[in-house]
Amino acid sequence: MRARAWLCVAALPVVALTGACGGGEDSSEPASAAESKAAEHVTVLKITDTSTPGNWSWDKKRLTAKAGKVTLVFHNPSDLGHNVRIQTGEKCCFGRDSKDLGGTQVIGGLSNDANKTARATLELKPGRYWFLCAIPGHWQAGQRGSLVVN
Ligand SMILES: [Cu+2]
Repeated sequence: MRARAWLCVAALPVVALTGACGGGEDSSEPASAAESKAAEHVTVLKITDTSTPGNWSWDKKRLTAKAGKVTLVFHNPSDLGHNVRIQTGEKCCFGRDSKDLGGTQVIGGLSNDANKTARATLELKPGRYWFLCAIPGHWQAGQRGSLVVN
């Protein structure tokens, strides 16, 4: 027990100092050495399209992330193309003060069946954001949600 703890400190000094070596921090995070060594925190947000005819939706309405790198993993098994974009602004979406900060390309649909998952990594500061499908009509129909970065 004691030897193992010592080894842990020796192998991963940065991680040990932040308290993650004992595995008691966030149990939802994978604790592999490669990922723990990264100085910057990366939040992975998974969003899946759950649309049915006449009802366009995602499996998430609210997301939270830690400030820093935020990776969107968007899965779209539907017959229609969609994307996930991150916007700023008082209200969702495309308001006067809205700004597109990035996101995935359009994926899915019948035309490109092989490409059903897209990823995008953004650098986000603490604040409130929106995630939405930027295709006209889609975010109005329900493909949108709020993202809080702490
Ligand atoms: Cu869409």
